[in-house]
Amino acid sequence: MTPVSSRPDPKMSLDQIRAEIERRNPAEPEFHQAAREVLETLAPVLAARPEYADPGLVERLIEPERQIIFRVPWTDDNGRVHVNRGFRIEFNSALGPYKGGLRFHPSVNLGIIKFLGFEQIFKNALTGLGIGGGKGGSDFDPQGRSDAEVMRFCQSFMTELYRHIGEYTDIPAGDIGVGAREIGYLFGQYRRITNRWEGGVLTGKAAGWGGSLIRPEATGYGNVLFAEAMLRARGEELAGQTAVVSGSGNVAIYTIQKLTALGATPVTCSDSGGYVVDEKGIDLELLRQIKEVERGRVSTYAERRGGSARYVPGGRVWEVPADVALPSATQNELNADDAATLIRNGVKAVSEGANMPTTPDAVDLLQQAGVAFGPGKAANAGGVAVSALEMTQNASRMAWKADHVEAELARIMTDIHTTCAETAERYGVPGDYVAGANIAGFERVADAMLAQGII
Ligand code: NDP
Ligand code: 2IT
Repeated sequence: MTPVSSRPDPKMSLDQIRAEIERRNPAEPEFHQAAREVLETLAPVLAARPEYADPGLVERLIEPERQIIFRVPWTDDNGRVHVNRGFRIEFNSALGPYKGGLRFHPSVNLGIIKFLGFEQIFKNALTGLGIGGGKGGSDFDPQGRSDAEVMRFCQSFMTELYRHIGEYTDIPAGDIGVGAREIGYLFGQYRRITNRWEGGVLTGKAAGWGGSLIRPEATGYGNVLFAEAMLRARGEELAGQTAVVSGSGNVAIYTIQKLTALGATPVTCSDSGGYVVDEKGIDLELLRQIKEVERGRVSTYAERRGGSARYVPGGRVWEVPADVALPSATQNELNADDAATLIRNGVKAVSEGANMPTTPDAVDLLQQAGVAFGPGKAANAGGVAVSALEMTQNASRMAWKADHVEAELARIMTDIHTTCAETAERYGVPGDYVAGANIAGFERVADAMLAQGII
């Protein structure tokens, strides 16, 4: 007699898992959104590869291996004590040590760090570089704080975090509100507490003491290369196209730089106060002076630039007509109305520099309209990829030349594009980079998890 399979129907099982995620992780809408988006695309791979349909596999994948939450007390310049909350979510280490950024922003909470950590698992798998997924941060707001206050905060944050990280365990880096200044203070405190010069414990270090050249540029450059690869797959070129970019931080700045270098014209940038449109193309030196040197706002850009630029307070950058859109600020910043506007204005490609900037209904609209859509976990993987190259340099005590790192970055982005496109094709959804990225990332992590047993 043929035994009755105990394996539940994969679709049923995914629906049940989705319900369980919402029940067990209440009040974490961003995590639900990120998990739902991945689960919705996994049905074909679970059906095609029965070994993956083992319910325990997906259930283990959506449960972080470890969740760390801690108190971060610090004293401001006036002697007042503040108490922030610190997080590190060590999500999955099947492919390598936990790897992912730290975000300092007042909106940070457990659900946001979990969504970012979950995305990071698949993104890091796509790089092919042997890094697991994690993310951390705090609801600390660095805006308007002195260097001394930021230093004291970073020292307090690391005074707890240090016991959980290490070059073979968990390697944080930057994200929103965490750049070279914060990485420096965090590294200094780690070194002081542990009495170890352990370069590979943090990435995004300055180039003079263990950082990799091209790491600051890598996320923005990589996203532009991904957008170019999507356009080329449709017989189009990036050169000559007009681009809208949101944000004005690390990712946006180097996105603008690479767009210009490749012959496209980036006409916008933004912050949480509004956006700037500059019909002559964004003047990168002026933007960098205001953002990186003065730590100012984009409204100042329009004041100083003169005639070609206009500041639109509270406006949405997506109303500016363009061929290519590169959201580079934060999650859920491009909604269905914005997608409809972009489509009406003839957008050809949307490539996510930020993590999950496009809402699910906006992604659906763009894909239905035939717009090439590059999901963040593929398109913005250049940053973490060069972080992994920084770890390689630290481990070998070598410092690579900029052109070597940039060539590696270009190769990795091309590989990720090819992997996503081929995987989508293989599972019957050609051109769907969302499904391609999720399935390809999942296959790599799932294979490692299966091989390593039930842990
Ligand atoms: P930065 O802190 O350098 O810049 C963030 C930018 O986004 C600022 O212009 C900021 O404006 C804007 N922004 C942040 N939060 C909000 C918000 N809630 N509403 C509106 N605007 C907002 O961060 P990064 O450039 O490093 O990060 C940008 C995005 O890219 C994030 O989604 C991050 O997760 C993602 N990313 C970053 C990588 C990296 O290597 N740094 C790698 C891969 C992805 P304001 O100053 O007004 O807050
Ligand atoms: O979202 C991301 O990939 C990052 N913030 C970069 C992570 C890293 O470890 O470089």
